[in-house]
Amino acid sequence: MLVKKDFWAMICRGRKKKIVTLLIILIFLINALMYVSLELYNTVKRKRDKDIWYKSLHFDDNSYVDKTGMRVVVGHYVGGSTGANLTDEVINSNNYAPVAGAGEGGRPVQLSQRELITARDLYSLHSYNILVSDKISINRSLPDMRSESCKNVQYNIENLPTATVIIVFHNEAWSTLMRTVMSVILRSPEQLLKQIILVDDASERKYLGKDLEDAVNKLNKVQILRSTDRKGLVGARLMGARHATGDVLVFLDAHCEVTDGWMEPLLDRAGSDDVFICPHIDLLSEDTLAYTKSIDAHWGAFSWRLHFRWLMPFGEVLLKKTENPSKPYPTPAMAGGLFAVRRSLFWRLGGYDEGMIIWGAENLELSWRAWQCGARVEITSCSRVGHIFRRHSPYKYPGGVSKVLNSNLARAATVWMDEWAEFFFKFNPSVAAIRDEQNVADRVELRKKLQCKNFKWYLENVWPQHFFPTDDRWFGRIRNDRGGCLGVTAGTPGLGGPAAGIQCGSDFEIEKLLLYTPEGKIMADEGLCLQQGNGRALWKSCSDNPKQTWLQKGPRLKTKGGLCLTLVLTNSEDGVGDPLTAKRCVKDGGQIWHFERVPWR
Ligand code: UD2
Ligand code: MN
Repeated sequence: MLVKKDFWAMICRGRKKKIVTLLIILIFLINALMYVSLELYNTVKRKRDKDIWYKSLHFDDNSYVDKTGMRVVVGHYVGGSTGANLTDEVINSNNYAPVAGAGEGGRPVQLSQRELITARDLYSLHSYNILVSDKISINRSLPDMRSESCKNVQYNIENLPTATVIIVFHNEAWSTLMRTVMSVILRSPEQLLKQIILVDDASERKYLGKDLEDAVNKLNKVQILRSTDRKGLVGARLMGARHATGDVLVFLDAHCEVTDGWMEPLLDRAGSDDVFICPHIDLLSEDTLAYTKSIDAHWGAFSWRLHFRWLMPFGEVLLKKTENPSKPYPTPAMAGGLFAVRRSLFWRLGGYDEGMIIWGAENLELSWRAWQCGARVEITSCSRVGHIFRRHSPYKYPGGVSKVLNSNLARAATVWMDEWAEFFFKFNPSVAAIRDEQNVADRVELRKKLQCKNFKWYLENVWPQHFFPTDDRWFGRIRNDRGGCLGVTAGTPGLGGPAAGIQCGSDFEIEKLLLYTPEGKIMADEGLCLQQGNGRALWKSCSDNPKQTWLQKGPRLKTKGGLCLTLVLTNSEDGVGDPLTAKRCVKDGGQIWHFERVPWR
């Protein structure tokens, strides 16, 4: 005590005393300031987490639309594993046990380390996180992703047609299926919802039997139809459609969640009797079931191998869409699972091709048929529905996945694609091999009866930005005089990337071939165009960008600014793997290109 007193007495004299006091005050002030800012930060963070957490979210790894809105797959499957190590008891049990608050507002659900292990073991059952799904209430709340302009549209409900919602499923999880159903019941105007038809496509899971029946019986307007043999989604949807009494058929996959105001824009447009109208599909994360907004301007199309792709529309379509964000806009193709159509139109245009089995290609067939036979396919961004996009298909494909897919693709191409069917078959021998096994006489007859337009008309008018060969587009290989060829390096993502010389390949290697358009665009599959950028040549999504123009001047390819496309030898003798640049034109030095035409049909 004495020591302490002496110490203070020593330093607290005169000027020194003042300085120490000041110092103490300063330290106090700094502390107070830190405390206040921390509190402020926490309040803001809490508020953001509560209200608008999703607006700050970007696309996660599971997104089906990548950062530029380009083509990530809705699934062209390479088969799925069937969860071989799981016991019958596990496979057949329903473990739905909602935890208060979990997933509310469309928020992600995080699991503990231990739960993560179980979730991983169960993953193959559904190809999404079933543990998470079982924790989320089937009545959970969701964010409203509509734009202000959409929220402001007034619909006169009295004048809208009624709807039958058709949900087909095969071995779906209880919680996702019921959440799909409940979201429809909770968020559709009572007077517009005529019925919900669940079509069970020969599911084997016990909980989808009587338990489901009992649950559904407690709900108004919901009924189950059962198919004893596995029909596939086309057969199941047709079964549902035949039992429908609503004016409009609304199809949904069995792992969707619809959001506020989803139904009115669909019915408003479907009422007009010449359109298949799709909602804007948002993302339900396969891992956390978080509801995430997907990119605004996207439309559906397909690659040279007829894989469905989301692309960015450009030019006039994008302009119109931007000017009028609440207006439905046309799309060359629909993803397939989520759409509304007047019942009369659905049947008038021939329902579905019943020869299509299990999964795949029915979405393209329906899109081509709609457009070519006088109707339209559109998307309305005012109707928002979340869907779990999966990387793998969880169920079995009787006969094998490629056989199933190929035969469906062969049917669709044969009936609707004319010369472009030849293009498709030529480069897809495994599909061509089973082409003749398909009996499509009735579908060809339908096309005649409906006096449908041809595929050329479709490409030119519905998808003018397409990247398929045509009579006025050159198709083939572009070879550099140093040996290598111009082409997309395998593994280049949909977004594109730096261009390099590639091995030239043979006439039948579709991935090595290119288009050269009369406007000077060099196009590859997947809608990639060669673009000049900072001295390099890059593969980028085709757009209106003038940097995608390459003019053929003698044996050279020149940008609008007069630079020459150059294969720069750095590592190799022939330029394979070496960079492509846009450089000042010189006499020699990798700037000479030979066009080798390859017949495309
Ligand atoms: C997309 C479509 C899907 C369908 C498919 C192409 C979206 C969001 N989804 O793939 O609807 O058009 O492309 O064929 O646009 N099902 C059966 N029986 C079967 C197989 C599937 O009932 O034999 C059900 C399944 O339970 C699901 C629906 O059909 O409810 C669609 O199947 P998916 O979810 O595996 O297809 P998806 O979303 O990958
Ligand atoms: Mn689906």
